[in-house]
Amino acid sequence: MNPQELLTSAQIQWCPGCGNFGILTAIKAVIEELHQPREKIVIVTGIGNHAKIADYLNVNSFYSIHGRAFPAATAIKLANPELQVICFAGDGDSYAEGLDHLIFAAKRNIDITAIIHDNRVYALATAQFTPTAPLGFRGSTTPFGTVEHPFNPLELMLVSGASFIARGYPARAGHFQRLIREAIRHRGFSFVDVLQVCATYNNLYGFYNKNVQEIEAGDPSSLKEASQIIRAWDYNSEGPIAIGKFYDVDRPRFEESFAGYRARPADREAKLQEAFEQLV
Ligand SMILES: Cc1ncc(C[n+]2csc(CCOP(=O)(O)OP(=O)(O)O)c2C)c(N)n1
Ligand SMILES: [Mg+2]
Repeated sequence: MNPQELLTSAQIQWCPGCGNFGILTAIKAVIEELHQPREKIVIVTGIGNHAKIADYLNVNSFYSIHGRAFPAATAIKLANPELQVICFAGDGDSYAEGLDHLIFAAKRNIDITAIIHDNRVYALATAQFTPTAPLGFRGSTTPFGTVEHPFNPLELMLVSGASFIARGYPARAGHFQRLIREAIRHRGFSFVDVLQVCATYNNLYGFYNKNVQEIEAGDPSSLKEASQIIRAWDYNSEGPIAIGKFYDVDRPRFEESFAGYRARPADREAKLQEAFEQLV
């Protein structure tokens, strides 16, 4: 696709220094490389600063409700499995209000990509803490700091059944672009937790620049290895923060297993039996 075709006339509203710029740059490059007709690509967003990415890319897009990018994306993929469906969601969006939907998308292994703008704050709503906000985070609802630990979304995705798990840092642009490319090419539910810095409410550039390290899983199909890399950082402490691909396996995809339900009544049972056999 010609890069000019991807531009829109919308004026970018993100703050200077926002990590969302790096995500936009990477996705533009990857969409160009896909060589897919534009009408084959659908972007689905939650609600938040991250969601504005839909305004800045000239492809089909759907703004869902806060926390509901994944059910909307699931419906789109089931209605037309030929589409390349890419979700951009926030951490407040998908780790709090819409957490159940994220878990079920991973469990089903539907072939969509989840790119989570994990700035560890509700940015559009002006600085409430989210499930990944560091302990002691000071924001509009916690002026003296949070008194709860963050959770680790990658660990949650690993036990929920995601078949591709990665963490990226847009300031490492080349590395980040490669992760986004791999996630989109992966067939099945791919999940990328993005250390997307909110320069206004939670500026972690210094912390990440000091601690981030490119670490790949030697065997991306090893649950044990993925779990070790993922558990090495608790979203709180100082110390190495791994970025890279940690898990990548091939398992049956929901839109294929589900296809029997859409078959003619005479073929339905046989098709579903085939799907069950693939799944056991
Ligand atoms: C159903 C619903 N609940 C709450 C809101 C209010 N709201 C809008 S954006 C937002 C926070 C977004 O935070 P996040 O998902 O982390 O995105 P960011 O702005 O940080 O990119 C909230 C709570 C809403 N619009 N709709
Ligand atoms: Mg956020």
